[in-house]
Amino acid sequence: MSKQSQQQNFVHQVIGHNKQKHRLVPQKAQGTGHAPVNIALSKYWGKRDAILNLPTNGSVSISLPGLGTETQIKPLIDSNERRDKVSLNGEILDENNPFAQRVSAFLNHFRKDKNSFFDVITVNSVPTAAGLASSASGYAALVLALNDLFEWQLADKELSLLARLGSGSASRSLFSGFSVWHQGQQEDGLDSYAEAIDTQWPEFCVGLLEIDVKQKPVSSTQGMQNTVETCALYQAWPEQANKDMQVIQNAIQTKNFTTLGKTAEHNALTMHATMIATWPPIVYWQPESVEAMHKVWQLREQGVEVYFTMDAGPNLKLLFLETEKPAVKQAFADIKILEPFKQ
Ligand code: 2P0
Repeated sequence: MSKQSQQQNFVHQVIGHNKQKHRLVPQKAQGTGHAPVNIALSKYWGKRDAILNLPTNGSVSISLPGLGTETQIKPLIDSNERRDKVSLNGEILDENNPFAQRVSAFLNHFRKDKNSFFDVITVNSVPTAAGLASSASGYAALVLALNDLFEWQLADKELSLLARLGSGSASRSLFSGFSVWHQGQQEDGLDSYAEAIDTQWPEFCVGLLEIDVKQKPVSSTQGMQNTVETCALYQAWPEQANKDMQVIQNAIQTKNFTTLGKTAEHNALTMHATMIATWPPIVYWQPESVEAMHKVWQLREQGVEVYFTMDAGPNLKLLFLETEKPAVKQAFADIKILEPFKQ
């Protein structure tokens, strides 16, 4: 089966298109969706199935309120061009733009016929592709907008499955607070979705340390594929990542911040070790990233309990509890502090 039809089958199973043909008929003039970015505390790095976007391991994340994507979608009418109109942060993208191409490829699964195109307006409140997971909030918001346009009234599980097909980490961006993306075992991918972890932790803080917000040199999709194919260390990753995921879930439930912080930092560094040991090497870090890591370790030596995590980019995300806020602010003048359970 071709990639297109395998993905199409998956989508039809999730939205129930086979049974009800009207599932791809817009039910209103436009659909809207909003989703937050999320930061993984134990990471997704590597696919066991690149067509259905199935991960080699599960992951756990925290969503950041106030940072995310707002998307509007409507059927494109009276257009001479036989393609979608995709705009990002106020700019209409041309047809060779990789973002527009990826969005259109995803929308191919939702056309009622080959003559139906969409007008998509996307506004990100985070720098696109700067390691702040804008594809995660982007595909989650797009799926919510489609759910609104077609009035599917899908449950969170189905929304998460569809978002996952757009971008793996998007499966976790449908929720506020903590969420867990289950790796799943089935070949059809219907058991690989995220759900919310029902724990409120008002003292929990995330600090964003922007080192460099330029477009990253290697996309996550390409980077993880290269890692899976060329990195000998990667063999150890899925088992370790799944253990970390369990430990972090328990630490969330018992509010054991020390265990959460240590495990999240160790998990991120382990992921980066596999990236560095990939060929060609993937080093997202900048000298300032390493400098900031040393500063975090120094703070810990001084008794300030702060940990970091890093994604596919040079920026650090610091994890700490409210009591450490003054010390963190003092050490990092430009840090942006978010309190995921207070906004
Ligand atoms: C994560 N990252 O768990 C990890 C940590 C980056 C490093 O999920 O190919 O953009 O679209 O499924 O979701 C980034 O990967 O990749 C990511 P695709 P995605 O947050």
